[in-house]
Amino acid sequence: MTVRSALVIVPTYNERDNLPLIAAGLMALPGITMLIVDDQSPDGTGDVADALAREHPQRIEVLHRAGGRGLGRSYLDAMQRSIDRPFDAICQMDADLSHDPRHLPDLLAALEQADVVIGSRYIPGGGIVNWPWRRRMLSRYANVYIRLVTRLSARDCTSGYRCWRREALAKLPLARVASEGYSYLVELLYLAARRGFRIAERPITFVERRQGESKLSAAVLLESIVTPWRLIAGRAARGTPSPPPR
Ligand SMILES: Nc1nc2c(ncn2[C@@H]2O[C@H](COP(=O)(O)OP(=O)(O)OP(=O)(O)O)[C@@H](O)[C@H]2O)c(=O)[nH]1
Ligand SMILES: [Mg+2]
Repeated sequence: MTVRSALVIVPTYNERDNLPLIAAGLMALPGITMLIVDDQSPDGTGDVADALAREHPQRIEVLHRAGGRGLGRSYLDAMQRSIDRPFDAICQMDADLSHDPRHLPDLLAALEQADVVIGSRYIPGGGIVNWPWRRRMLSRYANVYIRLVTRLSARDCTSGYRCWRREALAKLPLARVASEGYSYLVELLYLAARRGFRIAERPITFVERRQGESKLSAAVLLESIVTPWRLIAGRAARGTPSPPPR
């Protein structure tokens, strides 16, 4: 399958300065529609998003979420609404310029041989710019921990830069995903692996944000520690072996 069209979901919380830059990067690429998912950012990111959508009426859309904020919930809301739309691929990336839109064509090309492609920091050619060593260690150990507990074989299970074949994503039980924060990244990948999806990785250079603030909270970190165990416990409780590859 050649990917001709992709919907790129970009969650935002207080990213008013970054959003126009990431939008410009995405609009420079053919076949891309951008869906901004804003959680009522106090800094007015939602208004910036609406202005961008007026500027690019066919190509930028905005989902203003109400109720509880959360990265995982934002992605899942957006995915559930988009799953039946006529796009070949559904992608996800951060708004803070850590994920360079220029990697997107390479990720989309790799979808020809895969159901999901991860923009990976931890394969040859990938890397991280401007992270202090403590943050590097946290991310590295998180991946070792997740891989050990869940048996996922991807090197970068926590990357938020991903492309899915829409038809593959549609087969996942999105309504049942329980993670609220970053853990949803691990949870979705785990569900994909259990269904025998082909998971590929392509190298990206991740650049630490220059503007705005990180939203990594203690509650979200705690959820990331518990989630791998919840996932394997869920499998044990259901007593079902991994389904055969499609
Ligand atoms: N809609 C929505 N977006 C969020 C929420 N929390 C974070 N985001 C967005 O999700 C993306 C990743 O969040 P970041 O704060 O950059 O998290 P991070 O990349 O782990 O941390 P940094 O290294 O500090 O950038 C960014 O585009 C955020 O604006 C949320 O609760 N709701
Ligand atoms: Mg970030």
